[in-house]
Amino acid sequence: MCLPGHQKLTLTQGDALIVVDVQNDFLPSGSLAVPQGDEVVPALNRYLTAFIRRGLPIIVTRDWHPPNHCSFQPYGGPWPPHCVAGSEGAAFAPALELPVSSILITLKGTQPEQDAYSAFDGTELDARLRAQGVGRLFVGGLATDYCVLCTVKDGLKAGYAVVLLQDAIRAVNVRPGDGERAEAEMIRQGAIPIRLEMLAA
Ligand code: VGL
Ligand code: ZN
Repeated sequence: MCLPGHQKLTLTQGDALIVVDVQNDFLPSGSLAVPQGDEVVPALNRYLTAFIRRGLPIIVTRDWHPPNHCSFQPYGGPWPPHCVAGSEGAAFAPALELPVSSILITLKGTQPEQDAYSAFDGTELDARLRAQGVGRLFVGGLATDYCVLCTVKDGLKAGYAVVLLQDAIRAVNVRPGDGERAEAEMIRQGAIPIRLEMLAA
């Protein structure tokens, strides 16, 4: 599906916002810095405002690893240690304006021997969304080519309509172009890309 440029997208009952892993370690000064990762914060704050104003559910996820997690380089993984449970690096970006009513999903990668990029992987997210009558997910956050990609793909697989917040995602880009390829893949699988100006007031 493709939205004509002039057509606005209206938020309605059944929509939910998913804010993926906007944590200190993924910001430019963090241990697994996502280039321009901080730029998602002001963009997400504006989406948050739109969802809060309509009383729609907001889900926030956190990468939350034990200190000896298998994805960390000292333990044979691909990444520098990051988002260790309870650490400053695992805390939300301070400038992110989360409402107290946010639904917190903090179960990603909590087992030493297992990684999980998708917010659906090993969590109660699907059940909680269904219980609230959610049918359409608006997904933004970090990083485009890992947790956003896997969350969007799993959301589509689980039968949700998925809207990709193109101005509120940034990529790690381990290989140049990873972020662009991830965006193309999400759109190919059915995600609808939007930018803030495409939301109806
Ligand atoms: C992520 C790499 C490692 C992410 C998490 O949140 O996208 N990326 N752990
Ligand atoms: Zn991680």
